[in-house]
Amino acid sequence: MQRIVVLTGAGISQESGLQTFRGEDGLWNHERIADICTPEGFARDPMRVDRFYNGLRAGLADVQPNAAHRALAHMGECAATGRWDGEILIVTQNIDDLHERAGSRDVVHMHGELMRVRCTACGATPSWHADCLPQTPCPACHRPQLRPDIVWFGEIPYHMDRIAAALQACDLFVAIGTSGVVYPAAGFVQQASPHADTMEFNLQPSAGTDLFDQTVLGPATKTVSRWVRDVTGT
Ligand code: BJW
Repeated sequence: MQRIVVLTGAGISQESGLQTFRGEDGLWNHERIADICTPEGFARDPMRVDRFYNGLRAGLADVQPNAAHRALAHMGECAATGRWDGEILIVTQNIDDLHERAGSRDVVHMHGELMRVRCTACGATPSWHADCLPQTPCPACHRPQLRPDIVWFGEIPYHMDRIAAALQACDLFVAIGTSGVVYPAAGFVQQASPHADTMEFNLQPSAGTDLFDQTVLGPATKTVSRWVRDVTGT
């Protein structure tokens, strides 16, 4: 039985038409990180931050999962049905829902989800498909204290205990479409490498490329699909 942990980043959704963060036409070329992606930025100007995420949420309706998302979902399906003697856990830094729409179950969203909001008064995290504004009441406690359910800089990513246990138990760690500059995700390869094989898939070597046993360069739709076929034999 092969146990695989796959970490995905913005690059896996790029061929679906979503912008990455740090590429030439990346999201951060147009917005200052400190204004949008920190709790302090939200405290200063919640309307600006809400509008930014409302735009991203609305944009999700126009994009579809691509062959790389579908290949990983196929791998999960092969594991679930016994066609492949393995296990795959997808840990994503992405806030989009393309893994789920491709058919993957139990995706770990370590940086939160665009399709949820969080009430800072009662802690509810309802799923959310419409716009959210500073005056929008929480559906659970009715207080207007909703924020995007997204992990900003300086906040602790979600599900860290589960991720650490999976990294500890895996035989293969795979990073797909991530620049390797944002921690703690950038450090996962070092957590896995003492006992597991490690591979990265990217258009270009990531910041941590030397830490991986193998780097596969090319668009994820091609490279990941080929790898899944090789591993599962289907
Ligand atoms: C393709 C492709 C194709 C393109 N095919 N590939 C100094 C040193 C070390 C750490 C720190 C430090 N100062 C502060 C920190 C910590 C900080 C951090 O890491 N900062 C660095 C920037 C220095 N981290 C944090 O604050 C985190 N929290 C934390 O550390 O808490 C402490 C703690 C942790 C654990 C336990 C206990 C305590 C929180 C980080 C939150 C990140 N949030 C964001 C925003 C959310 C969404 C949003 O607002 O829209 O998450 S930032 C942004 O970066 C987003 C992403 O998930 C994340 C990673 O980006 P990603 O996915 O790698 O995208 P890109 O654009 O960078 O790269 C895309 C890649 O794809 C490229 O390589 C392309 O080549 C490739 N690609 N097309 C294949 N078709």
